[in-house]
Amino acid sequence: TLHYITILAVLPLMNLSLCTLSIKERATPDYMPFRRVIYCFYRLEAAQGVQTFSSPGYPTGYPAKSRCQWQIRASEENVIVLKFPFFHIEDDCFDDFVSIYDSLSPDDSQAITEKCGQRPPSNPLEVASSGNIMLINFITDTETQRPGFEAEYKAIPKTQVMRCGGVLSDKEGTFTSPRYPAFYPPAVDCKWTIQVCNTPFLPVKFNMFRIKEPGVDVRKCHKDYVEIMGTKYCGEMSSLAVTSISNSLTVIFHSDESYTDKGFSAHYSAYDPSNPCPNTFACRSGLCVGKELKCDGWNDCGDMSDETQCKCAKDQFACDNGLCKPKFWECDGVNDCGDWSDEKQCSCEENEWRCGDGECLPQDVVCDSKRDCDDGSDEASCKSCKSQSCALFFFFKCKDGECVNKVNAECDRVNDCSDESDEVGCGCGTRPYKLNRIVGGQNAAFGEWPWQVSLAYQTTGHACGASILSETWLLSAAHCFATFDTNYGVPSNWQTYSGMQDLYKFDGVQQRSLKRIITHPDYNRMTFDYDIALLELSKPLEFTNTIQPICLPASSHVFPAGMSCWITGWGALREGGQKAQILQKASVKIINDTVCNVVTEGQVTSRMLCSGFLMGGIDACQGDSGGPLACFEESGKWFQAGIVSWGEGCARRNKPGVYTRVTKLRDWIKKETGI
Ligand code: 4AZ
Repeated sequence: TLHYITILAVLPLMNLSLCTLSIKERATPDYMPFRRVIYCFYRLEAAQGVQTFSSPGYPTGYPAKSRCQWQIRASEENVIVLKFPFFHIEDDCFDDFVSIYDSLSPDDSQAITEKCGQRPPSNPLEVASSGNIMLINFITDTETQRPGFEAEYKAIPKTQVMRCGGVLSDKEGTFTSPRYPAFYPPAVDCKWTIQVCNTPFLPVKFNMFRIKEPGVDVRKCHKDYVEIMGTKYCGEMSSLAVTSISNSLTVIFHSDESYTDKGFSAHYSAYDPSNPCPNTFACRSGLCVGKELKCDGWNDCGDMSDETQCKCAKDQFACDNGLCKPKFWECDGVNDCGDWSDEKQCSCEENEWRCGDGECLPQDVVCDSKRDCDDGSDEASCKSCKSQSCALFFFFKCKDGECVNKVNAECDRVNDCSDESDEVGCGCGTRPYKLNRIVGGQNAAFGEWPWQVSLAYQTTGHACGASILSETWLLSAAHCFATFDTNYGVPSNWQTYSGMQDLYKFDGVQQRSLKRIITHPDYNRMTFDYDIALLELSKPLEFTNTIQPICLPASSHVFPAGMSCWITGWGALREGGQKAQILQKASVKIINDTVCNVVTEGQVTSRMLCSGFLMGGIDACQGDSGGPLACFEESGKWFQAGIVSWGEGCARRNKPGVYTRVTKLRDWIKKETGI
């Protein structure tokens, strides 16, 4: 069943000029029999004056399942400039996106950019073509009502857009990529020669540097780049500074035919020995750092000289050693000052009890068989006692219904339940293999993390991590499977590798295909809430010294803030970087929930927990998802506290990793697997 609704004239192949539009509507019988896809197509001619177009239904809201195209042409000596004064579509580019091409066909090798989400009017998206043609595609999938976009386009002389580079001889100056802060055009080359008299050094600082392109290794920068003194720079950098030890310097900028970005803005200033850091702070080491970085709690100079002799601000904690740290780091279980002073004064009044989240309550709340602290810590450390009531959250519930008031009673090698059910199913969490990136981690030894699994998608190889729960069940993250592309949810498209250390070595490795993928029914693709999946193997694993299950914590299990746990995976070794070949491990600390909520700006739910370091530097990254956050209990076993889920970038300051909280979903795991 195919029918067309034609609005205005049709047929894109006819040589039609301004604003010719055809909308086709047709059924898509493959996966949504009753959903129609709306197609629209426009041909526009750019002139010197600004003209506009907008997404269908703007500003009320664009329809789901639409495929719209705008082809823009200009006369030969011109290029096309396109600006979006208003842009608000779905946040997830998997669902809805705008892609812009430096050609008339949607050819990836000539893509200028692809965008989704919302942009503030202060930072509108603005791009330029390298020639006299441009194509805009708008693809939508979701039903969510978003206004769409408004676009302005015009033709400008090619010579004006491509103008860049030159000789700079003033004592100081600023230069930028072409059309900055708009996106630079594709296929442009610029060269700046800075030559200043009477200066021994010539420092150049990039205040903004964004030359990001999909599929580019920032160590190679084989596509768009800035080149200074023989080194190519690309990607996104918050602080790039280069100093020439002469009075001249050449800066080259190159953009290829595909994908452009905001580019850069750079400032140079001739070196004055009497004022080596004009308008910045002079570190003892000779480095200049932004004045605002002085006394901010971070060692920006590298020698701590920006963090000494500080008068702490109101929102800062004064460490005993003279450092200032953000106040919300106080009493979070992490030694931020370096001398523990931020963790020392954490007690309450003498007759009070301090809950794990810092709240002070009267002492008699402790072990009164009532949960007074939000985290249950007032009852968690009580002596083991058998209780008649099972109302308490942290009580371990035995199989026969008896409750044990003991923290983390399960699998601790002590029989606490009279039916001994707390020690049943505990053949987990041990590392029998006797041995003689994660960002900021180290290579793991063979057999060191026997529950770690690599999940490989079709022919593209390792995509996510998982952990072994039993011979037939693995635990992973829902977002590895529930994506825009339904193929990721098909079990036969995946292979699992257990007992692996090196992604290219298969000795001792057991490969299994998947029989079933169960993602949590409440998994939310926007918020990553309930990011958990259970994978049933098509054939049981045979446990060996290097293939073992990890223990699942009871829903009452407490992993206190400050506890050190381990993350493992073959994910990217740094943000935007390549995945690891050898399994990486890193130790991270459980972060207090209040702090977690502050640093994620309220984006965590009770199904999530934060772990890592607010200082940054050590974290899970892309490709580690689905892997375990494993914690060693003194009783001698490893328990899985979390599943690698999300985070803002990787290993950034104040942006710890966010994990699915396994205890919260323990009952769901039991319901689905019987484990
Ligand atoms: C990811 O993209 C991802 N830094 C996983 C973990 C983190 C960030 C991203 C945490 O799979």
